[in-house]
Amino acid sequence: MADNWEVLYWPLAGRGEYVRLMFVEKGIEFKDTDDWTVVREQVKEGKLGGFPVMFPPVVCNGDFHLSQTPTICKYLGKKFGLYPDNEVDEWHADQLNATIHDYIAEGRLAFHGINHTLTYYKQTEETKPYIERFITERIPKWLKHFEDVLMANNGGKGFLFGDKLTYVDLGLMHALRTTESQFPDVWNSADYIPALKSFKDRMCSRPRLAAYLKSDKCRPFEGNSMM
Ligand SMILES: N[C@@H](CCC(=O)N[C@@H](CS)C(=O)NCC(=O)O)C(=O)O
Repeated sequence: MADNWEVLYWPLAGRGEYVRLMFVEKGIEFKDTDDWTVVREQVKEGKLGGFPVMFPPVVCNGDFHLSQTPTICKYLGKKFGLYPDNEVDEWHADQLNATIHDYIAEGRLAFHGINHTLTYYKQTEETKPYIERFITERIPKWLKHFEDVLMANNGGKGFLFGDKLTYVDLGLMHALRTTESQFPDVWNSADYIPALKSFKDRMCSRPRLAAYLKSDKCRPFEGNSMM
């Protein structure tokens, strides 16, 4: 049966963007279902049916539905040939994929430190110290780690694993774009991550990604929580 891909996510960059970029890089068609009401009904109210999913993003292909962003990215990476060539790289990629999503989750939590499900705008005052601590104590640790990982392959001049683009390169690219968008001053003044900055620029200038980032298909950042 022909593939019939659909991504269910809110009309924002957020976690959905990690999934969308997999299709964009490969030039594979997908339906971007980003209507608040539809996503709420299909995902959160369980109308999708089949194996239960809990939160968006969800990728669908016919009756097959899959949630959890790092799991979706690994699944699509394997399916689309964006996957390491050997077992050691495969598991290191898996490790880094999980680390990237830990970073994003920790960042989001800083903006929602009082109540995880309440909008940031109802906890702006209370979360100031959490966000400040995330900026000063945590972001440098995460970024330095990503720089070290990148430098461990080909002196940081290419991809993360071997000579091949993988799903994790796309994930790291988007996590770095998110950091730059949410914390421009932190990003611009981070002089300890030269390879990472070049990597992000290199990735964003890949032809399909560059065209997408300039297009109106590319959803905006939420602007308040690493999303
Ligand atoms: N660990 C999950 C987290 C999913 C998640 O929290 N999704 C958010 C959007 S980024 C959401 O809409 N959550 C709804 C809720 O918490 O009720 C993932 O990586 O996909």
